[in-house]
Amino acid sequence: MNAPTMQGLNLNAPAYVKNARLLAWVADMAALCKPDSIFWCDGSQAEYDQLCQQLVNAGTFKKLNPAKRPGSFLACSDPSDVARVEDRTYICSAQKEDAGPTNNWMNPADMRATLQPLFDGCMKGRTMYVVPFSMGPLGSHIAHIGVELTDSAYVAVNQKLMTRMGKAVYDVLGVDGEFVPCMHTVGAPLAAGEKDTTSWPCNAKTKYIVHYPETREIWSYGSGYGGNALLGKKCLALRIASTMGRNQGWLAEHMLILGVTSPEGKKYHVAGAFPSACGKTNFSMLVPPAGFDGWKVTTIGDDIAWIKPHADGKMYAINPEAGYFGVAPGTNTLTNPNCMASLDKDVIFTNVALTDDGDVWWEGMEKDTGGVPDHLIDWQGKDWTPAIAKETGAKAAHPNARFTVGATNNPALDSAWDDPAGVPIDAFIFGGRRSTTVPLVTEARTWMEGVYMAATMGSETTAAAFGAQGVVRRDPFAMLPFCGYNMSDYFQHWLDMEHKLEESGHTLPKIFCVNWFRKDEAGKFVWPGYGENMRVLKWMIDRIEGQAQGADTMFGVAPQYAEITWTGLDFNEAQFNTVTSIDKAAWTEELKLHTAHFEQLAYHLPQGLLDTKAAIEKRLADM
Ligand code: SAT
Ligand code: MN
Repeated sequence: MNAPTMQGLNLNAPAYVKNARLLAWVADMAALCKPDSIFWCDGSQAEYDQLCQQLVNAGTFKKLNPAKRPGSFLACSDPSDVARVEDRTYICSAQKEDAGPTNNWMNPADMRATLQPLFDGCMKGRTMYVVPFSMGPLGSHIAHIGVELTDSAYVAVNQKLMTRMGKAVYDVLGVDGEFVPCMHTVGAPLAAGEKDTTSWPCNAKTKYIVHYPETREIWSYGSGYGGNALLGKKCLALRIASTMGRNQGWLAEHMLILGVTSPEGKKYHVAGAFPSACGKTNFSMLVPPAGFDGWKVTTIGDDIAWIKPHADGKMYAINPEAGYFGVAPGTNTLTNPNCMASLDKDVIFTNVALTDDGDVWWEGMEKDTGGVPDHLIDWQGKDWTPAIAKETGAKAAHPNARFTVGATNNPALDSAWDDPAGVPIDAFIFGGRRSTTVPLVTEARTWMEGVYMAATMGSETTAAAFGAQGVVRRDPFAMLPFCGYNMSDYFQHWLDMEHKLEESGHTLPKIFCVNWFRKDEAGKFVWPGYGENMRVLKWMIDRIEGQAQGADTMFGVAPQYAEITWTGLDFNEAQFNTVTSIDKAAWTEELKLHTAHFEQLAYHLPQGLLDTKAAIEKRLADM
């Protein structure tokens, strides 16, 4: 025993936990939250199995048919707790300006005073799990450690799949190593002797997702779902890490990372930013289509990239995560065969439907199975039949239903995915979901133009966050809900990177802007997307190699029809024009929106972005 007893509660820390600050913090938090007991997670398989069984006993998990889906479980959340809550998410920097106009802000003292009574006794009747995790390969110079205290066993087992979680973290942490303290509670304390009346305890009335960037702390109250509760993900790896990156000269980005190898064996690495639920997982596991024999795409990460400039003049990226928390609906063997293969075993599903033979189902799977099942139990535990769906519009799976699965399940996993050195990035891709205006792909002529493209990205909103769907909002760098500081300072940080890298005299990664989602007049997607995106990726590589000339447009360099490899796809020049054309009237309106966006971000907005806008406006007027 190496820590004192707190208010009658024995800390019971294992002897291998030697970090003084950690022990003191756990003691303080136990005194505040007043759990019945403390459980120190070691990350072992036996522990995972034990906690999963405990979740089955509590009714939170349903064990799926082991003949169909070995080692897998289904959890269904409270209907009030199904996505990130952006309006309850706060960046509590000392100065309001440092959170910027795109974040909710409260001064740290007021927020602490608000949270104190909520956390006081919040874990009564429950266990406090101590979950140590590394974001990034253990011991990598790009990695960071977090420790989450949570009263949710669901969170603990998800963290085992999503992060490098367990005992080995304490070796890296040592006696005085740094970690980000992550406090989490579902906000549903139980009175003495009281039992849960729900299998998904949460607080339907009160939720807070709070970040203190200066002291690097995370406090999350009231939700058990996704990014609200798995605090290593958006909270640590993006909001807190983006502020660390700003101070330390690196980048924490909402980006997938993939490797692409040519038939000649030359390998490239691409990092791509897309908003939540816009196909990052699909793109990162892309299967090259017909006509691309010998090409291979491999996954390093599907959601988050930490990127550091290196002394050799290149930018190296790691995936801080160790698993995927991906959107299930729409996923099938046609849209993402590698993902479907990843989901064969050892998966935690949340808010999908249950089949009569104990397997899972979601909208989009009918394309695999050749039809919709006659009967399901939907994500809310109700009977679901095609007739009911037709009558009520009820979805079998929630549109933001998710799977949690370890990266090692992915047949397309890159051999360097766990390399502590990271992989060198050759290109950045920025893409929103836009049914009009933004062309299929253009390449920025300069770093500044690329930052402009990313800074003005717009996207139609998706089910990944609570709120209206399909509305266009500006989502700079796909970081709108994830940037832990003032957005305009973040733009400046990106601009500064150019000079940092130039000093070491190397070629900067190219920057491309893409849009897979343009629709025709009938409202149908024109670009086939998914594996066919390889055709765009190949053009990017040709640009890197200086083998495609492209054509200058007012918004970067676009491919000419003949520069895309069309083998195996019937896509004529007229269709190509539908996805690449630049509509002068639409762009005139678009640029007005850029103006409004920049007005909102006026504080510290880099002048270079305004100059770039003026240049674009001039080119548009000349069209
Ligand atoms: O719920 S998460 O934030 O983890 C998923 C997402 O929005 O991308
Ligand atoms: Mn994401």
